[in-house]
Amino acid sequence: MKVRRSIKGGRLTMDSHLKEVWRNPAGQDILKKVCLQMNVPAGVIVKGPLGNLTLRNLDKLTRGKLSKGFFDAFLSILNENWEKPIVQGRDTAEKGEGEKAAAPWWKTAVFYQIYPRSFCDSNRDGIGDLPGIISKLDYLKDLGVDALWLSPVYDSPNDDNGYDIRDYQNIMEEFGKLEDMERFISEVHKRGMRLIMDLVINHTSDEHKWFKEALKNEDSPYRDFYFFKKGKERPNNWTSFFEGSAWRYFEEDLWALHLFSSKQMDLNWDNEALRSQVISMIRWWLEKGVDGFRMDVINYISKREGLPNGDETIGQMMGYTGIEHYFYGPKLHQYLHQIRMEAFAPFDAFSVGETPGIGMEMAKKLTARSRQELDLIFNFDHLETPGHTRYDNYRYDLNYLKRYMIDWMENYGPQCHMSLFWDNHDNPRMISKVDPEGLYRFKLAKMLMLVQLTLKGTPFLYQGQEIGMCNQNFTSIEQLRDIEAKNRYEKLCETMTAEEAFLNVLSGTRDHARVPMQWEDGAFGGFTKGDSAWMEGDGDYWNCNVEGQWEDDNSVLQFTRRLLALRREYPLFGLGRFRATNQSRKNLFTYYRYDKDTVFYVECNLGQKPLYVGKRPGNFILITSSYCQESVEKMLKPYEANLYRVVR
Ligand code: TEU
Ligand code: CA
Repeated sequence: MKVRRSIKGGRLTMDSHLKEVWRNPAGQDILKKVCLQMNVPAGVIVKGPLGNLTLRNLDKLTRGKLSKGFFDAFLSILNENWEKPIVQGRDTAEKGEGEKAAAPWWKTAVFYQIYPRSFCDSNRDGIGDLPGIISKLDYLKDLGVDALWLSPVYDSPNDDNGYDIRDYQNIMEEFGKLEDMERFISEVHKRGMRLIMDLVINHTSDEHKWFKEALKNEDSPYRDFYFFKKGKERPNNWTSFFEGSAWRYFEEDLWALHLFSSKQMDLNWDNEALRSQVISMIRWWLEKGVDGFRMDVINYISKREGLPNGDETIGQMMGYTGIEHYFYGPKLHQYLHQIRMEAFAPFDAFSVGETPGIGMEMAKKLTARSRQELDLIFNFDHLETPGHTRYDNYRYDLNYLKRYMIDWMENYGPQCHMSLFWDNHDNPRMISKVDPEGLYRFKLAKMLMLVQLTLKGTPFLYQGQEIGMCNQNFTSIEQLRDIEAKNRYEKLCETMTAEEAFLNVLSGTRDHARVPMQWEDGAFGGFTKGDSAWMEGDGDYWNCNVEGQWEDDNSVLQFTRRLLALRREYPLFGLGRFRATNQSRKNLFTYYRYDKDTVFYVECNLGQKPLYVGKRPGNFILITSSYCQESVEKMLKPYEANLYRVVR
């Protein structure tokens, strides 16, 4: 049945069909996300009968479970986002980039994320610091990474390990002084590397001077930098990402909004003076030589006017009530464009937005070159398989990662560029999700490294990934430091035993990736020469450390170094073309990467059982493998990954 176009005056309404909604960029992403959460194939909408369902009938079908507020917000998001960002296109090389203008540096660079609290301690207080990081710059240079992403080092009371900033233009005392930061920038550049800092501008600490003055004096010019509301009741039903209400109560019936911890107060980006203050601060860092920023939850900065209640059903499905009113807010593009034009563009600075919940179509509107907003975004939909959250104790199936990557490689379009990451400071280690027992730990680490460094896009390695660091065998809640996990534990203890609550948070706590970097087989893995560390791992450093692997040619570390050198030699890994083969073969992930001069071929066994692949053509020259010995002619071993050069 041909779907009657039901768009009145160019606007979607309750009488619009899901097929029409799917044609809208934001609509397609939201429907995909809902299908992902419900573990339902999106095809039921695109091809199946569901596509002919109108939103009005959907409302009847769900017996009013979805509130009018949800449909209002949903239709607002859709009707605010009609225009297609760019021409849809399958993978194509950077047309003309090679010939006319050189591609920007960040399209061929490999980034390395440093979590400063856990990287290297120079003064024996058990806390990582800037001098400690500086002492490791030669290691990073020799490893072969091109740019560093430094998680926050600004002055902070550390409620959320630095993502609660008290002074954007000063350094946290435990990490050092402003002079150390200036020396760090200079030392990075001396080694031909670049540096991006973490920019947390969705919220500040409640100890920031703006907030302190705003709270003290309702006539302060800073009052409207935040979301203060008067009243006996909470202003709405929004919940925090760190448990509980997103509203903190102050005396005299005053409330303030915090999407994260109760010490991280959301900034009101609708206030022009706030935007101007933040833009000045960004320019201040760029004038110091910083090369760009990773922008923390940057898609949350524009909240829907009036802060309406969130839909309870959506809140249950997404885990956070109210998210539909800010994850892709009405003025997001406007504010990102302003930040770009007034702060980043004059310095030709790089930007990558951390954008939880943003799908491919919205991402195109955030990163297409012509939009002048962000250069890259971090999408997170590949970090858990459909129907799972990071707190579910399950075995990650790499076939999902294969499908996800092929979809983005082929459909993200010629104007957009992907970020490629498996690990960061907010997530458990990917190798532990796939192989929790660690039976194939280092083989798997090499395979994932080979895929990450040969797919099309900009890779972001996270500290410790280059040696195969994995999740920790924490045994008690006292070992954890992550405010999100600890708040979740407290909440769970209201309805289950402490043991059950601990086991729940154990799967997903962000602490797995925040234990000290493992430099050597010695106390605290060489992270500190002091007699304690701010948090301790499980002693895995005896089995996995930089010093030991540096001497071992077959280690994950040396495997990574060789791949980084190859990427540096062949820009095609960042800029060239991608073609997947064997797409329907379970556990087999194979693809070509090529430009007009060179062809590479990657083949991976995504499982723990040997896999038949058939005879490889004679002109395939093996460059490197996750296994040392030559692979058996027609079989791939568990997690065997091979990179070939195809000689024409
Ligand atoms: O993370 C935001 C984010 O997406 C995750 O925190 C996620 O929302 C959360 O873990 C729930 O699953 C950024 C930073 O990366 C994170 O470290 C901060 O805690 C957070 O923002 C607040 O600044
Ligand atoms: Ca220290």
